[in-house]
Amino acid sequence: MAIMEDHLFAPGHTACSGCGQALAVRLVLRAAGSNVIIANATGCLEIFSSNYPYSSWEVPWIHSLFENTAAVASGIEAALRITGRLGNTKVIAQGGDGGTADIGFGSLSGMLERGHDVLYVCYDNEAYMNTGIQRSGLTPYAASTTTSPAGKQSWGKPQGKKDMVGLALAHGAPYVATASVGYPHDLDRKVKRALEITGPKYLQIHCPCPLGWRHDTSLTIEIAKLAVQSGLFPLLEFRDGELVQAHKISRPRPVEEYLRPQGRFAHLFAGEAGQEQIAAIQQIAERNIARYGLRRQERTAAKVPATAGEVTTEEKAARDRERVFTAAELAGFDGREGRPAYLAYQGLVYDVSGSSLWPDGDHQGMHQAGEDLTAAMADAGHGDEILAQFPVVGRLARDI
Ligand SMILES: Cc1ncc(C[n+]2csc(CCOP(=O)(O)OP(=O)(O)O)c2C)c(N)n1
Ligand code: SF4
Repeated sequence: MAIMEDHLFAPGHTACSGCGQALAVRLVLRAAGSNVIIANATGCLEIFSSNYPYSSWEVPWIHSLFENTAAVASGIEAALRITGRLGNTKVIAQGGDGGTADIGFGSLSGMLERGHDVLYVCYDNEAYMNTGIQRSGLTPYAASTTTSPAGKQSWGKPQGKKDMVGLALAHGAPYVATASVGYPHDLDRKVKRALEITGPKYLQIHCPCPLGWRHDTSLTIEIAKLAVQSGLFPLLEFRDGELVQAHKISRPRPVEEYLRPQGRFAHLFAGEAGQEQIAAIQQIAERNIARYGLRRQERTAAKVPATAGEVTTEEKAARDRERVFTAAELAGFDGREGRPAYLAYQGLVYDVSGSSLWPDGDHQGMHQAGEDLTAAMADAGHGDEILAQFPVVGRLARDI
């Protein structure tokens, strides 16, 4: 797909087949561009990308300790600032979930609190993978790892994921977001947006790890999507502490669909007793859905009793779906200045107003709302898949 064309992160590294983190870092670099300096914590990413004498990094990159990645990046930022080169050159600090939420948390906290102009990226594969799958503060409830093994006495990790988003927000960071390799366009947009903002930024990317999660290597993207669609890993975006975007879910998928393909949760399906644990995980998803308002409101409003001659809201909604838009009319629904965002695809008009993919009407400056995207999306390979999530509000008038 077009989004993967650039190779600032070169192939030839030694990540496992299907590694979500390797995919995520390519997307981050492609979005960031070449004018970046990266400080990288110890972990899988550092190991598989820099086997001496080889390196996958086509940008300046330094390997730091687990503990001090954010401090190293803070120093780089300060040097660029003092020499007048900050702004043009961006600074990124990055690490795994262990390096971020546990061992490097002190230096991350310092970086956020001092207000350095750095984007911190956490590649969240939910355990210390490089050293053999030990549980971290971001390992989810009931996952079996080598230090939270499921067995007769245990259902896996007894605690849930640490709220790193909440912790970053508590530092007053102007940009805090989550992303997933299952949603590359959303990820791309968030990296670009973060780098436009001055000050400390925190981005946590959900990255399935076939080795540690024990799923088939071909399922990485599917599993990443299920985490989002079940509500277990919400895609969020905060500006100055306010939630400005949350990826909406029309019909949340049961958490079971996400858990079942993963060996780290296999013990939950071994007998009746596991059902209680699955129900507890479903509760976590429900809490996320309620807390962040993830459920997409169905367009058909509650039925209002009609008196003779009156039109019910359901009838009106059905009529709206029959509406025929001319190209000029469609152009008015461009998603700007509070207007709804509609777009046409293969003759149907979709309402994408609630989408995090079309903020302010622009989808990464490529697919704009208010337009017929049939031709533009012909090569994208994702038209149906993306648009099927949105309500149809009418049809596009045929050219006469
Ligand atoms: C202070 C310190 N403790 C432990 C290690 C050993 N170690 C190296 S990589 C690693 C795991 C990294 O886990 P994470 O940060 O989650 O990244 P991942 O490998 O999962 O991408 C550990 C524990 C170390 N290098 N330094
Ligand atoms: S262990 Fe997991 S994170 Fe590490 S390279 Fe393999 S798939 Fe990627």
